[in-house]
Amino acid sequence: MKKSIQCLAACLLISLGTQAQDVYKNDRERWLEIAKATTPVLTETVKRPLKTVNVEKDEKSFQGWKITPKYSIDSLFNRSFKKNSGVIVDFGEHLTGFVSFKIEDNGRAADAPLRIKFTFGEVPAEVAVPFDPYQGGLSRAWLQDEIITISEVPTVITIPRRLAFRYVKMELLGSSRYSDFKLSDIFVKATTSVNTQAAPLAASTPELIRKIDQVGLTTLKECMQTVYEDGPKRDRRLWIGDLYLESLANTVSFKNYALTKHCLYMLAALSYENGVAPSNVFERPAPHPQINPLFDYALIYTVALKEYLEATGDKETANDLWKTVKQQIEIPKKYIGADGMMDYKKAEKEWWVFFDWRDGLDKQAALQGVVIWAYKNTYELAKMLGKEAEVKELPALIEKMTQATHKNLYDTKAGVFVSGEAKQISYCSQAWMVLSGVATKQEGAKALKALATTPEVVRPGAPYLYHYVIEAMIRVGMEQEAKDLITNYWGDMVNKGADTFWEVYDPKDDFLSPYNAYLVNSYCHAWSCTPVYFIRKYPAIFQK
Ligand code: RAM
Repeated sequence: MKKSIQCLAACLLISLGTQAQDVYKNDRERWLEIAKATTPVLTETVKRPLKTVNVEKDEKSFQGWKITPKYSIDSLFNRSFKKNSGVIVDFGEHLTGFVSFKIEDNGRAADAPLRIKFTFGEVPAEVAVPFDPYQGGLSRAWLQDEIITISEVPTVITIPRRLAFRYVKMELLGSSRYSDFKLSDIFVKATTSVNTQAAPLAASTPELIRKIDQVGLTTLKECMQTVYEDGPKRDRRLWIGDLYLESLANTVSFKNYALTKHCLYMLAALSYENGVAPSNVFERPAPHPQINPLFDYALIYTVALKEYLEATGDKETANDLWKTVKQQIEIPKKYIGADGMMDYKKAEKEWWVFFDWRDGLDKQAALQGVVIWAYKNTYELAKMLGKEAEVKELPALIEKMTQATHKNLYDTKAGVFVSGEAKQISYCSQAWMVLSGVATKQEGAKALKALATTPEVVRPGAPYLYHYVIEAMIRVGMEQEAKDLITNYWGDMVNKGADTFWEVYDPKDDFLSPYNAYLVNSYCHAWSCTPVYFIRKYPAIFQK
C-alpha cells in the first residue's frame, strides 16, 4: 500500500503524461452506455437481529474475542434503552445494506435530543476494541461507527451510509434525564445482485469443504453488488484482480454473467487515456477510475475477458472489448529486453507491481510469469475470435521469454525458481512459473514440494496469492496438496468462526494488516471467495 501511494504521482506522470491522445476516444462513451445499461438490479431483503450477545475476552478465539448469547431480542425492543446502553445485537450472518432503527417513548415524551453511537462489526473484535487512537494507513472513516442525534421521538431513522456487518453495538451518548425511550426495532435492507442459488455439492463432499464452500458463497454474494466489489466494508469498488477471481467463482456458482459483462465494460470505459486498464474504478458519484496503474492487474484484464468469453460464448462483447486487450499486451513490451528478460527494476520503479501483500517479496519471477501467462491467454482469446493475425508476434515472444526465464531463474541444483538479485525463493515465484508454463510439470511439482522444507521461504501474505498457488498445484498434479491447502488455510478461518472470508489471513498472526491497523482490514473480501471456484470446478478433487 505504501508503495502504491508513493508510486501514484510518478506512475501517473509516466503512464499518462506522455500520451497526447485518448486511445479509446471513439469508444468510451458507448462503452459507458453499455455499462450503465447492464447495471444489475439489486435484490433487497429485510433482516433483523436474532439475539443480543456478549463479546468476551478469550485467548483461544480469533483476535482474542468470542461471542456468547445474552438475552432475547424482544427484551431489548421492549425495555428502556437507558438500561441497555452498550448492547450488542447479532444478525446471525454477514449482511450489506442500509440500516434503520425505530425509537419510541417509554413513558414521558422526550424533552431533549437523544444521541446513540452505533458500531458495526464484521468480526467480534470490531465491536470490542476501541477504534481510537487510530494509526492505520487508510482513512479512519472506513471504520464503521456512526453517531446519530435524534431530535424527535417517536421516529424511524435510516443511517445514510451503507454498512457491512454481522454485529451492531449501540451506546447511549446522551438523553433527557426526565424521559425514557426504547429502541423498538432495528433492521437492514440487505442487498446483493445474486438472484440464483448455487447448485448443491455432491453428497460425498467432506463436511469442512462443504462449510468452506458455504462461507465462500456468502463472501461472493456479499461482494456482488452493482459491481464485483473487493469488499462491502472497504474499499467497496471494482478492482481488476478481485473481479478476475470473483468472476471465476461466479461462473461455477451463481452464473450472473450480466454482472461480469457490466464490470468488463466499466473498466474498458474508464481505462486511462494511454490505454492501460485501470487498477480500480468507482461507480459514484459518477463513474471514474482511481489513477493508480497496477501492472499485473492491467494484464489480468485480458484473462478475465477470455474467461468471460469461454463461460458465455458472448463474442459480441469480446470483439467489442478486444482493443483494450491489444492495449494491455503493449505494456510489457517496453520492458522486455533483447534477451527475453524484463527490466524488472525499471518496471518496479514506474509501476505498482502487486501480486501479494507480503513485505519483502521479490516480484521479478512473478512479473516474467504473469506476462507470459497473459500473452498465452491473449493468444487463445485471439484464436477464439479469429484474430491471431493481429497478435502474431506473441508466440515468438512467449517462446523467447519462456526460455530466458528458465535459463535465468531456474536453479537446477535446488530444483526451484529464484527471483531477484538475492535469488529469493517464494511461493509467489513458483506459482507464476508454473502458471506461465516456464516450469515443466515435473519441475513445477518439484519446486512447489521443495518449499515446505526451504528455510527462509517467502510465504503468501493474503488469500489472493493462495489462489494462484492452488491453481499451480492442480496444474502440476498436486491434487492432495491443493486440497490440504484449502482445508487448512480457509478451513482454519472457518474454524475461527468466519462467516465470510478475510482480506488477509496468516494462520500465525491474527493481527496481520497491510494497513497497520487490523480493525480496518476487510473481513468479507472478494479475493478470498476463491475456494468456491476450486471446489466446484474440480469436483473429483474436492467433492469426495
Ligand atoms: C486493496 C484491496 C483490493 C486489492 C488491492 C490491490 O486495496 O483490498 O482487494 O485488489 O488492494
